[in-house]
Amino acid sequence: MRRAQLFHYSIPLEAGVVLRDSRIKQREGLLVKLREAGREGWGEIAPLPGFSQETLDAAQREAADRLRCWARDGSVSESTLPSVAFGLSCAWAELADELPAGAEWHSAILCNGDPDELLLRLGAQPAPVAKMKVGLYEPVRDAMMVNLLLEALPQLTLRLDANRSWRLEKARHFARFLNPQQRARIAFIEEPCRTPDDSILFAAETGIALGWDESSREAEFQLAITPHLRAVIIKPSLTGSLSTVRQRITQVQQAGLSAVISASLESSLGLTQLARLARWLTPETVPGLDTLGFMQQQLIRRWPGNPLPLLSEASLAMVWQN
Ligand code: OSB
Ligand code: MG
Repeated sequence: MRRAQLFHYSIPLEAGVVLRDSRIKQREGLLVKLREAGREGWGEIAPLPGFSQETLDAAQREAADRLRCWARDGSVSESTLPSVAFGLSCAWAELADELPAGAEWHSAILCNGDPDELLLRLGAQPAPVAKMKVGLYEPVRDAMMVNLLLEALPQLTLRLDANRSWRLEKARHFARFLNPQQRARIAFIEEPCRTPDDSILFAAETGIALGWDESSREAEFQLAITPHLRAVIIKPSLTGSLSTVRQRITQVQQAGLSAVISASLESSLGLTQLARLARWLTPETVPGLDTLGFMQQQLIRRWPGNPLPLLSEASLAMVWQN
C-alpha cells in the first residue's frame, strides 16, 4: 500500500522580506508525506514567487498527478517543474533511505538585522563566513559596510550578492571604494551586474571573484571557465530533482569551482533537508541556508537550536491524499 498526502502551509514572515522588488508577508508552499511498508518520507514543494516559473496551484496539480501514478505503479517520471521534482524526489529518497541523516548546520550568515547580534554570531564561529546583499543602496555605502565588517572581524570571509542590480559603472564605483588589502577576503560576489557579460568584465577589471546564481538557471547557460569565476550557487527548489541537483553539483565541482547549496526560503523542513544535502554532496563548502530568521514558525522538523515555535502535522491543512 502506497499512501501520499499533500499539506498546504502559510508561514508569516518578518516584516520587510523583499523578493525581487516585492515585499512578501507569507511564505506559502506544500509538504508531501509518503508512506510505504511502514516507512515514511517527507519533502517540500515551494515555488518561490519572482524566481520560480510555476505557480503554487500548478505545482499542487502536478504533484497530485505524479503521486497518483506513484501510488498506482510504484514509479513515475520526473516532473519538469523544478519545485515539484525536488520535493517529490526528497520524499522518495527518504522512503528509500537514500538521503543521509547527517547535516551541515553551519551556514553563511546573512548580514541583516541587528549589527551587534551579527557580530556576536560571527565571532562565535571558528572560521566565520558571512553573506551581504549589496546593490540596494548607494555603492559607496555598500563598500563602506564591506570594509567595516572585514576590519571588525579579521577571520571573516565575506560573500556578496548584488542580484544583478548594478550597471557596470556603478559596480566599478563600488569596487573603487573597497579597501584594496581586503579584496581577497571577498570569497565571491554573486551576479554583480545586470548582464553576465558585464559581470565577467567587472571581475576581470577588479580581480574580485565571481559567483553565478540567476545566470546558472538560464536556459542558455553554459559553464564556461571564466577567469575569476569561483562559485555556482545551486538552489535545489529552483533546479529540479535530487538527481538533477547532483549532476549540477558534480559538473561544477569537476570544473574546479565551488558548488554552494542555497535556500529558496523553504520552511525548516526543507531547510533541514538542504543541510543534509550540503553535508552529503558539498562537504567542503559552507552552504547558504541562513533564512529561517525571516520566518515566525518552523514546520514538522526543527532546525537545531532555533527557538521558533514548531508546527506539527496536525496543525497543517491537508489538501490532497490518495
Ligand atoms: O539572491 O541568493 C539570493 C534566497 C531566496 C531568493 C534569492 C536569494 C536567496 C538567498 C539565500 O540569498 C541565502 C543564501 O544564498 O545564502
Ligand atoms: Mg543570489
